[in-house]
Amino acid sequence: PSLEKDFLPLYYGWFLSKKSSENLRKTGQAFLDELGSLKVFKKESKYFLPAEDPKVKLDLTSYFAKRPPGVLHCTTKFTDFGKAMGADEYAQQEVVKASYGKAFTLTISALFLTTKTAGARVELSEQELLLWPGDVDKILPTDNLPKGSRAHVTLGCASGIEPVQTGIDLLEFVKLEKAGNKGDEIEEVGGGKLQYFGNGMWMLLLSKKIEVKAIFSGYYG
Ligand code: ACK
Repeated sequence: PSLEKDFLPLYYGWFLSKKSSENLRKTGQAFLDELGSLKVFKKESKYFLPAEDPKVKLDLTSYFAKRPPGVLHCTTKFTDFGKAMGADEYAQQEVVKASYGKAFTLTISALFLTTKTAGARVELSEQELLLWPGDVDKILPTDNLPKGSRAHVTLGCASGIEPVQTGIDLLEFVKLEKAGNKGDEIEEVGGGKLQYFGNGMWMLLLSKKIEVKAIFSGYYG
């Protein structure tokens, strides 16, 4: 036993390489540009516009102005420097310690957007799922969704919205999917099939999944 006590990070996750971050940001930007220019989106843009002034021009890039600084990441466990529920249990797992500083390839299967957040959906491999906490794939305590449902990369947040919202928004999509709602298949666009779930919830299923390089590590702020 050592004299030092482990000091836990703000959160654990996979941190994309600089190049993968830049590429994913670009892909996200292209998605915003294309979606914003589509007739079907414009017809439904009221969800993104102020009720008192619904005629203003919507620019999705400035709408999602809060973008993560530095390289993009996929959070596994928010440990809040050890104060979060289950933080120590997570940090003490052998697989977490053994994977710390190791390289992984994450698969991005979709891009999504709501009135609050824009993000990329991450499809985790069996090996990556070993690093996924058991308690984060639910909004309500009664939710029972597949492990890893929440896995995402936050690309942007609307004004006044915190990044934690992106994972919650993705869980809403997964809950709708689970309830049998496949979303209206709107059309084939540049990158894949565009689905609309109502209430300003859009998802682009990528016809060609994106692989990104990432290091599993902790963020101390
Ligand atoms: O975009 P994210 O996944 O959402 O990455 C950031 C990161 O931790 C630093 O804020 C995520 N985060 C913040 N609070 C929580 C929370 N309570 N549960 C899960 N993830 C969180 C946030």
